[in-house]
Amino acid sequence: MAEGERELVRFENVDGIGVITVDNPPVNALSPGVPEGIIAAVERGNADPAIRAMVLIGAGRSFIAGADIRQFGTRRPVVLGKRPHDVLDASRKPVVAAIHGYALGGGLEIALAANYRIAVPSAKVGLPEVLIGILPGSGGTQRMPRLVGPKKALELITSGRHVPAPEAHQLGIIDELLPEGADLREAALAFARRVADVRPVPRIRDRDGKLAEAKVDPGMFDAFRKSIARRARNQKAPYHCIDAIEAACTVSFDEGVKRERELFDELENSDEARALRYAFFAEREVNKLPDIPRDTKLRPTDNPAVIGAGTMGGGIAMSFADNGFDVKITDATPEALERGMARIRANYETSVKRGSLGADEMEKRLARIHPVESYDDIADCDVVIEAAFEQIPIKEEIFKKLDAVMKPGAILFSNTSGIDIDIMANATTRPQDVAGTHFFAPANVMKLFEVVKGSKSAPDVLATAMDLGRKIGKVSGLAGNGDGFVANRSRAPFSMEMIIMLEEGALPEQVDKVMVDFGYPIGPFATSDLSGLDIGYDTRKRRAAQYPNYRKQPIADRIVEAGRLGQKNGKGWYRYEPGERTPYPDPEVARIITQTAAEMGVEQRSFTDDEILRRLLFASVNEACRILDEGKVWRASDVDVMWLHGFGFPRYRGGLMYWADMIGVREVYNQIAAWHQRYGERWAPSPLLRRLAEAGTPLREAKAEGGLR
Ligand code: T1G
Repeated sequence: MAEGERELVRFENVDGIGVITVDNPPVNALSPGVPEGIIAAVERGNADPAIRAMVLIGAGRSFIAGADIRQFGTRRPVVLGKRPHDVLDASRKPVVAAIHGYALGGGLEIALAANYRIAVPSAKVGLPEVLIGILPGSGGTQRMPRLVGPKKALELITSGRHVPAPEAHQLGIIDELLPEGADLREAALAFARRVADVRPVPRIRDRDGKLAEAKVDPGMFDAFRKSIARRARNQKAPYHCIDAIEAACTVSFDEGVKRERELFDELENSDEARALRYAFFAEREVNKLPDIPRDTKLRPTDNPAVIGAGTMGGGIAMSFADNGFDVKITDATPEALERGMARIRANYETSVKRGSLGADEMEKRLARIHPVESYDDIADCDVVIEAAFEQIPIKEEIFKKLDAVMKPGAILFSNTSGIDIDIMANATTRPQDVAGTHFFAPANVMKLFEVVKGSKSAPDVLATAMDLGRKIGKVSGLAGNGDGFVANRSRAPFSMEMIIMLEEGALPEQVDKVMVDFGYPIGPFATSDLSGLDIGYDTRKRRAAQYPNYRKQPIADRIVEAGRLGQKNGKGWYRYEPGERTPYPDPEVARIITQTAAEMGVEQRSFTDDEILRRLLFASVNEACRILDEGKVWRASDVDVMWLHGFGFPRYRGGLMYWADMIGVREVYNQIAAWHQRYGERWAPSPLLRRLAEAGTPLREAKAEGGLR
């Protein structure tokens, strides 16, 4: 080994037990050299008469987190002959996989090919390959059904979920669950000594008993295919996973492994797998703030408070409680606070009724939310999130009061969805401690946590905000200050364009169908009905007063003026049966659209689905380029992460900018330039878009030259 080069896989003889340690920080991925090291170590242990049994363990914070995803889609050396799970399968001496941190993907597959598995309670195991558009390609689809039965294997492999060690132990994936605080290495050595002489060594591949489930219920595979149809729409990987598991139940183990490999090879370079790998790494990039050191000391955030117990404030408090925080919440009046607490309880009860939350867990979370009546009760809090009405005077008054009460160093965040953060900051004597933390409705569900940089926000405050978002289960993205910040600002042209297409002859149900077929969970008009049309109406009135050349939306206004507020009163862009949420097209809406368009004198036309899709998304691509050009977001891939987690953009299409690249930056630019000629100023191409098109630079690689401003 060259001087200073680290040994990726170490072997040491500890009183006759061969300890094989994988050491490839940060997550012990199976990067080149690691599989080879494991193979050599297992063969060495088998060849050495002094070795009675072996332990396979990870150095650092984890077992093995799986194949090195960065290697996929590259021209990596084809693995000839042996792979770790083959050599483990052939081992004559018992191998004990000792798991802490994560055993995921190829890492868990290696553990399954070992003879025994032990784990500490905090460990998590899983086969998450489907989440990056592939399937377990190292025997996982053949061993897991033999271990837990095909039915459970279908759920685990098509969901890709992480299974906490206690549950994995109950399922039989883990043979021994260690007590809290146990020393994993010592426990593994003791376990290996206990089983050293067991012959034949137990191998999962030899256990066919649980596969009998599929003989009793051969229809389980087609039934499962039907059950995932909605969430697996337009995707291949989930169905390939089912095919591989079905093969485990119908052909020999070795045949099944071969079938698994064929199915894997069909997926590795699929559009879906490439897009999902892009999304995976984009979600890691978004945490990196180029102008703030990664080791910046964070401020404490252990005891948060929320100002405002309305829909958003309540959802924010739930986000904290859901992630183990005790959180205080207050509102302007005891009645408002009481209403807020009742709404929080009702939200949790809905989850309990749906079966997604246990009743005792609900009580635990409710107990973490502490209503308080006075600002004095939150004076010692480390962080406060203001979620009051979107009116500047109200926010200014709240921040003045917070400034007077909160301890020095406390961080003051606003959940505003678009008001200039500096207005709140300048209402205090500590503008450096103020930033935006914009949640997306419903705040306890949507993952996007948009951190907004005020002109005076201190670097450690921004770093703490980004970290806090992750701590409450969100995906944090940093935005510069400005109207609509990044996510909503990039979405605004989409919302404008969908209304304008109604003026030209499209119908809500046609637009929604296009977007649902594209992969959105529900269409944009149905989504508006969900959040309520009166909110948009008020915003349009405010904008029209603020910006003289603001383009009015008469159709949208007429719908609201006709008393159609959305699901909340049974009619909006669609009509709804009492107590139902299913949107039904309403001739009354079509009449309002046609009549208003006629009064506006707009020439009517028909639309292809592709034109509807491009009119909506290209409008946002253009705005995203403007945002990047102004330095209000670091990367185009950050915009993609915001669209995935703020607007439900289909993940298997990578994100807004990634999807546009699949069409090509030049074609996107040419189409926008053509619409600029046809429709006027709102389609003026962003200068950055033009520069990218001229240079042939992919949109997803665009960055804010000169940093975040
Ligand atoms: N390959 C390459 N890099 C990886 C990686 C991986 N599998 N996992 C993490 N990283 C990088 C990540 O990009 C980041 O880099 C750093 O490690 C810390 O990650 C044959 C084919 C394990 C739960 O899908 O889910 O096995 O930004 O910030 O929050 O059947 O990483 O610091 O430069 O996410 O503590 C299956 C993917 C692969 C697991 C840890 N395995 N990883 O989360 O840290 S396919 C996975 C994760 C496979 C086999 C198939 C998470 C984590 P940087 P992080 P974390």
